[in-house]
Amino acid sequence: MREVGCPEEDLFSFLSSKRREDLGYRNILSSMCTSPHPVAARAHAMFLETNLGDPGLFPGTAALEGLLVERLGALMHHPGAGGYATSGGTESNIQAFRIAKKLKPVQFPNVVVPASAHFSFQKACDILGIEMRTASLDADFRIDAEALDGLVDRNTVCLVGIVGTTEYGMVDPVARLSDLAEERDVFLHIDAAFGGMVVPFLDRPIPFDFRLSGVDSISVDPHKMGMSTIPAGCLLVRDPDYFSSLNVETPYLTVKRECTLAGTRPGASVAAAFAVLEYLGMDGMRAVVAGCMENTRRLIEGMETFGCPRAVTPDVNVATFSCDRPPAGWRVSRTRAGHMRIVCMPHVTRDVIEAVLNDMSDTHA
Ligand code: 0PR
Repeated sequence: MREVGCPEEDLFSFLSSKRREDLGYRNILSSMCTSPHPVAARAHAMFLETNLGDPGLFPGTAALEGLLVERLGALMHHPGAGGYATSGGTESNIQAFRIAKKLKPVQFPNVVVPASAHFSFQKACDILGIEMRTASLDADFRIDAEALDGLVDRNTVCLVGIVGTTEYGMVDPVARLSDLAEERDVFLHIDAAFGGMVVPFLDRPIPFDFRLSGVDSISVDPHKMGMSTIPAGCLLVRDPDYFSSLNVETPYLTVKRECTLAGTRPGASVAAAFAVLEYLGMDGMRAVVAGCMENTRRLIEGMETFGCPRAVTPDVNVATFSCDRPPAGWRVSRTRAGHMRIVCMPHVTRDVIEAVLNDMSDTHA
């Protein structure tokens, strides 16, 4: 550290210079995060110093976390779901595995995840000492439910389905997984970190939530399509009592037990997540999602006119292409299989799509 502090103006001019090195969201085509909604930014600023790690000191903020869980539970057709605000999909997935492992104490636990699973599941298995078994995908990059029989055995503590896969934007056949999980008496966790804030707002929602009786837990991230500030995730569970298996005693806090992974936890992004849901309502979210889906369709149709076929028709707003030459001047990511990938987040507006297609026409002239 410096011996003597830096004058504020110098400090902020240094910070600005660093901030200018960042890309603006306008040029970011492959992120699952987006510019926070203005009401999220306003709510975040109001709750900047709040700490949900000691909820008795911040009962108002803690009540907002309860309301967020209630709203998201209702969105997933289970208003009485248990839940808490996590730091994002990674923490939610780790905690879901912790619960599943506690509920079925076997000596050599394994989990079965689709090959499309996010890398956070690898971290969860490493931390928890669980074997990760990978189920193959069908031609449309969804989990091949037929292939699961050979993988699930009596040491399987959890089966995972994905709603909005990171790479291809696909929704696994959760109804099939739910039947299978019930038949085999296995905990079923749904990673809807991305799609949880998309699928319920589609014209024809695909069933994936607590209405399917085999679904035990769901992760859904307000800091992705929920347009909240970072970090804002949420883990929901069918039976609120599941969390009691994770409780540790916290004698000197205002609450005597804690089931969360983090101790100190931000209230600001939780207030922000709640604010967006409340401000937009179902109607507003449907409009946002309809726009993103329309832009996804337009991008796919446009790219195909340049000889870049879609890898698959996505269930949510992630578009992937066979395309060796990406549009000049844009940074796009590639999937493990090499497909060019664009996530049509709310900041990827129709104007941005047309600009990308315009630059494609230069690249492919
Ligand atoms: N589950 C799914 C299906 C995900 O797509 C992700 C992250 C996670 C879990 C983990 O969530 P957290 O990162 O909140 O813990 N998906 C994005 C990805 O890995 C995250 C991301 C967002 C990456 C913005 C880059 C970026 O610019 O691609």
